[in-house]
Amino acid sequence: MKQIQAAPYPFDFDPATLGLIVIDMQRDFIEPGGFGASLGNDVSRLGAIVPIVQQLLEGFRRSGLTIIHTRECHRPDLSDLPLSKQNRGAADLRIGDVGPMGRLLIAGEQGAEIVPALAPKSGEIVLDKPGKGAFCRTNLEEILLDKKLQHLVLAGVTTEVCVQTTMREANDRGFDCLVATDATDSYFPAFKTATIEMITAQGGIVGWAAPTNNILEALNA
Ligand code: C5J
Repeated sequence: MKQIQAAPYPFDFDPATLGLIVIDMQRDFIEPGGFGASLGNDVSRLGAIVPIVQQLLEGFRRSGLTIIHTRECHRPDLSDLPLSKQNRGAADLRIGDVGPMGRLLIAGEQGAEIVPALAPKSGEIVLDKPGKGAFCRTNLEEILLDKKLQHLVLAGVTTEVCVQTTMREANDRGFDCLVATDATDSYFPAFKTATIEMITAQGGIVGWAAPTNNILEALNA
């Protein structure tokens, strides 16, 4: 067993059962002209975590561990886009509309791709998901069980939406989850802080939190 120094207490894991899930590091959330920007967000904050997510990915690659990348996106015919999601808010551009990086949040368009610096390598799993949580209408649970994973490190964007939703879904399914605190971010700094506090409160009611350095130290130990 190995141990990551984490909040609210150390995270013990067997390296054979540890995997990394990188949530939605897509151009649509991180670059100007994408879905995140269409909602009025300042996307520059999220781009700042790319080098840290890269370090985390490299650490998992060196250790030969399972890596899963998710992408929030929909089929071109929008058949997996609930009307409630399509109609939500008052954005100028909606999911499926054409923006500077192609149709917003549509599989196959430039905006739906993972930013080049974090591009998945051969053998890594890329999972498209229509919801905020990565378990909603995907086979993620089967993938994790098939690979006999029990311990999950989560990174990506945004902390309080897709990262937190996925972590809660995983926690309820019996996985031990840790969020990499500096490899995730939100358009709203206060929401990131609050999410990490919520996750780790009450003895880790949703899981653990630790910075990337602590995770890499444990992998290298
Ligand atoms: C959002 C996400 N915020 N990946 N998606 O709509 O967090």
